[in-house]
Amino acid sequence: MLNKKVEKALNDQIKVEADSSHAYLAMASWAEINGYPGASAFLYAHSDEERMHMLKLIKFVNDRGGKAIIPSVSEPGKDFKNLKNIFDLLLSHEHNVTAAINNVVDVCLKEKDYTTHNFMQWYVSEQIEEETLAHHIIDQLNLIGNDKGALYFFDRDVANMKGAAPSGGQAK
Ligand code: OFO
Repeated sequence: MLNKKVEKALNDQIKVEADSSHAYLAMASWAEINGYPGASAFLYAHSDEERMHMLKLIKFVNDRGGKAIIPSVSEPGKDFKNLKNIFDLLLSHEHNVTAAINNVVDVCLKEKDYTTHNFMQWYVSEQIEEETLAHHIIDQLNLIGNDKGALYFFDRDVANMKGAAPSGGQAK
């Protein structure tokens, strides 16, 4: 049986992943109607990955004899200024997610639940990849500035970055 404190921490993380998926869905939709099909594809894929992260947690909790709680999701942002604003928000969101994951790991250690601790290492690695990718994208957007031509090529290329991005697909 899952330790109750660990179960609570995992259920809290399920909501964090659900909120992440929703937040990126809102960004994808904004990009779609504002002329950035590449960024939109990237963000839709990222939203799907976050949903897979949530599902992976749900299955783990239930498989270990706990009860996964399917959460209501928080309303995501909807007014974005530009792509740079979106990726800044994405990185800041990922920093919060990393802190939340570290908290789950901390609870596992305190409760001496080494099985869940081991399971959570996948999320720890995933966060490193996601933060690195977001930093890389923001660096590119900083270089581009207001150059519309460069932004066009960025949008075209970012669509393919999802392959190199977070390996959420492997959670499927
Ligand atoms: Fe779930 O990987 Fe980032 O948020």
